[in-house]
Amino acid sequence: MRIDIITVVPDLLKSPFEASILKRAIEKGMVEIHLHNLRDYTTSSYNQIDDYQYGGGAGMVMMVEPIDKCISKLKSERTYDEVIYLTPDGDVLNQGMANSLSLQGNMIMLCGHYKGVDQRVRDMFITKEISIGDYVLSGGELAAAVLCDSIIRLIPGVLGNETSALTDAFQDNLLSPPIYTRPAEYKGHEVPKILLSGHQRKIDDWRDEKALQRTKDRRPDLLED
Ligand code: 6GU
Repeated sequence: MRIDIITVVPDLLKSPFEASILKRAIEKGMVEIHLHNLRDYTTSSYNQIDDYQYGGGAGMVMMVEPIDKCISKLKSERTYDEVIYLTPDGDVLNQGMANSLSLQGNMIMLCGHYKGVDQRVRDMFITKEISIGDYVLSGGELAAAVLCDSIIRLIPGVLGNETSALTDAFQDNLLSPPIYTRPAEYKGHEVPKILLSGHQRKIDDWRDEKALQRTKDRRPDLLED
């Protein structure tokens, strides 16, 4: 998988890929991340990437031409399965979307800024619009990092057995059950006896029950469909 991220703040996207699981996935050659500074694709002499809105109104709009130049150059070099625009008015990311995107080949991610992009960018190039939740970030970069993390950890071989994605929260539309490690008792707080019993079927039943209870208590919406 190759992910090309178009941004006006490439610095914001450096560190997420320089540590831990994402770094290892890149080093193992399972994913390539390429950052593109939109300012490298301007035509005007003072590197303009945004302009005033037609019709008036506060806030600048990202211009179509630099984005066209960047996306068109990338597309002339290889094929892409998705061109994703990160925007608060996109479809809200969930585990199902991450699962299906983890099966894709190459992707472009465009990070929005200011008021967003000229509608013609969306009409001409974008295949998916994704938000990471109902709150506003100052730009799409952190959302792109979240999206990349959610996708890359699902690529087969990226996670070892000890952190298998198969038992993640949300994988069956359920939250995770409570988990414990040593010691068995800490300041009077004990690990549930069942987990120390060695009786695997009963342990699995207990976990299923706790996961369901936690989901009913905290996220009943997940159980609706
Ligand atoms: Cl993708 N972008 C911005 N700017 N804010 C967001 C977001 C994206 N998702 C949630 N809030």
